[in-house]
Amino acid sequence: MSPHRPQADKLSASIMCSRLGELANEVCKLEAAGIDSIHVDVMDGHFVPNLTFGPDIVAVLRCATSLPLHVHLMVTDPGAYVRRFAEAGANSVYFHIEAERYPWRLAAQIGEAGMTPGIALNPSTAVDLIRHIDVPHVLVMAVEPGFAGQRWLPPTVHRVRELSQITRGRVGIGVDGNVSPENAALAKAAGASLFVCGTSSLFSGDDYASEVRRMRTALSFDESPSRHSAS
Ligand code: S6P
Ligand code: MG
Repeated sequence: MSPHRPQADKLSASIMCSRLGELANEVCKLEAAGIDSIHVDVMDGHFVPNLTFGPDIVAVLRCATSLPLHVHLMVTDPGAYVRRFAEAGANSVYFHIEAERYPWRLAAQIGEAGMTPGIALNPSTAVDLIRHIDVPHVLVMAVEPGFAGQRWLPPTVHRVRELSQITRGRVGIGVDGNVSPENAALAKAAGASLFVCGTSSLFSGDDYASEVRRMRTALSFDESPSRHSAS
C-alpha cells in the first residue's frame, strides 16, 4: 500500500442532501462554511435501488467550486464511467469492491485518468478484503448504500478499527452514512479521518458554518466508544 494518508480530519459534504434546485449556490455556501470536499453519490438503480447523479452534474459542480470532488460510485459497472467522470472534473473516485472483479486494474485506470482511487465497502463486506489492494483511500459504509437518512449500523466502529489495524496508517479511512457528530467521534477514535456529512450533521439545519463547527468540535475529542451511544 502507498504511504499516503491525509494528515488532518476532513469533512466532505454529501451533495445529494443539499437543496438540489440551487446546486451551484449550495456548493458556494458549503465552501464558505469550511467544508473540505464535496461527496457526489452516483447511483444507477441496479447496484442500489435508487438513482441520482451522473457526470454532467459533476461538471456543473466543477464550474461552481474549486473544492475537491469525490465521486462515490454505487453502480454495477464502475469501470465504464471512469473516463467521463475524469472529463467532468472529478478529483477522486470510490468504487465498491462488491461491484468489481478486478480492483487492482480499476484502481490503476482511475489513477491513469488523473484521479485518486478509493474503495468503498458495504457494511457486510469483510474489511480484510482490501488487505492486498493498494489504494490510498477506503470508505467504510455505516449504512447500506442507496439512501440518506438511515441509521448507523453498530458494527461500523469495530470495522473501522479493524481496517485501521490492517492498514497501519497507510490508508485514509472514511466513513459514510449517519455520520452525526457523535458517530464521527466514535469513528475517529477507531481510526477514521474522513467524514461524509449528510442529513445527520451538515444538512440538519440552514447554517452550514455552525454545523461545520459542531463537527469539528466533536472531532477534536478522542472519545472512547463507551461514552456514546451509536444512534
Ligand atoms: C448513501 C450515500 C451517502 C449518503 C449519506 C447521507 O448511499 O452513499 O453518502 O448521502 O449517508 O448522510 P446521512 O447523514 O443522511 O446518512
Ligand atoms: Mg456516499
